[in-house]
Amino acid sequence: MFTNPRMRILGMGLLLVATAAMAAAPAITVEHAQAIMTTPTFGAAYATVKASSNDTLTGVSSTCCDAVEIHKSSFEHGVMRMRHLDAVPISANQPIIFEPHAQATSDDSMHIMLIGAKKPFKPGDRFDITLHFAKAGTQPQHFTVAKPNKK
Ligand SMILES: [Cu+2]
Repeated sequence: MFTNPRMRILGMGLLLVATAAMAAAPAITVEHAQAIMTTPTFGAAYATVKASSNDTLTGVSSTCCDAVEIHKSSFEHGVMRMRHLDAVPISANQPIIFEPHAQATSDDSMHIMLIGAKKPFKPGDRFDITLHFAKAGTQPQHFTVAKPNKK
């Protein structure tokens, strides 16, 4: 491929770098993926996302809805506020937990907001959200619509 010896060394170096980059791509695992709807077309998706090494979740996308967004909610003066996050770091020691407020271990929690479902969701419906990572690339994930909580 490279006739010039210096080019050959350069080529091998690039191959090593490429191999190292592939080896470094974290393995992503997703657990407890479900959605809880407030109305048939509006709700939130929850999951625990784990990575084998450092990465960054740079966004979410889905054809299910007009918009899906990573939100962080926090209580300020007793009022729950939601903020759109552009990126969330993840590491082997620090999973990303999207969880309902009621189960959150701190006042701050994250969820994937589902805005304007194109086909109204029923309990048991399944849909996909694609998670976008800086290193691991795109990771499609099934979510199941949970049954509403009995009150
Ligand atoms: Cu939200």
